[in-house]
Amino acid sequence: MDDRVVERRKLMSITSVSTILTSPGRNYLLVVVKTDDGLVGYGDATLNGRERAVATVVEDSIRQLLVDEDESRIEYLWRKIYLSAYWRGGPVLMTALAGIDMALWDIKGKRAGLPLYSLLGGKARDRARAYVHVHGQTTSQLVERSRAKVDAGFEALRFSFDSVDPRDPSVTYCQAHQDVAVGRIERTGGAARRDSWDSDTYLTDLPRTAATLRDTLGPNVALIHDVHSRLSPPRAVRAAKELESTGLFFLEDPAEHLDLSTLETIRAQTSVPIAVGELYFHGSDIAELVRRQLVDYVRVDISHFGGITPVVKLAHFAEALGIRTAFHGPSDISPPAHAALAHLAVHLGNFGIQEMVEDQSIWSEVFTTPIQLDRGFITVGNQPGLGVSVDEAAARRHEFVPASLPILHDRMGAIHPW
Ligand code: CS2
Ligand code: MG
Repeated sequence: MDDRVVERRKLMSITSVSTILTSPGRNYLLVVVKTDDGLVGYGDATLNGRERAVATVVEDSIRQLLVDEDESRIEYLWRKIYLSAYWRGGPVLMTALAGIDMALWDIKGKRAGLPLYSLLGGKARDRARAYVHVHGQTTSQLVERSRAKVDAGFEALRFSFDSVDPRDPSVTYCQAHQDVAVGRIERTGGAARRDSWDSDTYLTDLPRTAATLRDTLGPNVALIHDVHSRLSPPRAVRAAKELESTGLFFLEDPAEHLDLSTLETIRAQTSVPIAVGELYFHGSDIAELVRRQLVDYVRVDISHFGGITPVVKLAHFAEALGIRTAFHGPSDISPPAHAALAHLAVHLGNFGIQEMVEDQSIWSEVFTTPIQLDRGFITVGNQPGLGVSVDEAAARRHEFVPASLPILHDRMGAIHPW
């Protein structure tokens, strides 16, 4: 190598890897990677309720694997972090790895002066369809709010029940915890207890609520329901069958994500499109679900599946089998993740739909993003890398506050899976 090449390589090394925990409207963990010529990459490493565990892994174990390495070798560095530990993966490590991966792609884009979608091969579409959550404390509130969103231009809506009250069927708490998503974190220091899960009430309520929504909103709104794997196998099959006439865009997590045989039964008995994926961490674990075409939409979480690198590989694998993407995009992951998803949404050939946070004031005091959400469609700007800027001083002012998802109980006081 002549001296110029040596000099150039030296300029491209990683000098620091750190984390920022911030809470502008809810808790987020950012990974910050810096190079010796002053580039800064940001990645999201937020694992809802376990943020500090991820920060510790990044600071104590991963940092030393990266300092002095060539930042351009994402594939090599990803494998170095993943394969160098004998005990691989799991939510904490894969979230940490995702944060690093996103930050490295951010740097790669900034070095090239190109947005992520362009690095990956350019735009397949100008704008990408998004869906947002709608929730209400009663069915009529849910319907009213859905109507308002459709009137505001949204074409795709998702509803979900996080608790039901068997004593009063008119009361259905539809994803009430998502109030957290519009800026009111449950700052209890611990998890709130909910005592009202009842699968039979849910099963009775669900087709009725879905039918009411369909009647009110008309045939052209893409309706999505998230079962959140809260049903036993036979009940999951029954729910899917009863929802068939509603014409859902997709039914999400009707069964446990690892229960491929129930998913197979649902597919054999109904034509409801199925979406699964947010609880997978590894390509090797989700491969069988995709290979057997048990889903129509694959929806891994970019922040828990190891970042952009493995998500792109999974999307290409799914494309070969006629499966589209509907990646997990909840309010509990931060703007670098949402920006990466927006870049993938305009780039991927087999993009299906993208879950999106409607009220972005939840993070706007800290983050500026390249994402525009206009009447249910996402467009993404041409800033280099992920295109997210971070006001680090503001991030530090919004201190982390311990918070968790509610803990769901059934009517006998036993824990029910969230
Ligand atoms: C959900 C999430 O967005 C979704 O599809 O399943 O709301 C999920 O409950 C949260 O990400 C949990 O932290
Ligand atoms: Mg879900």
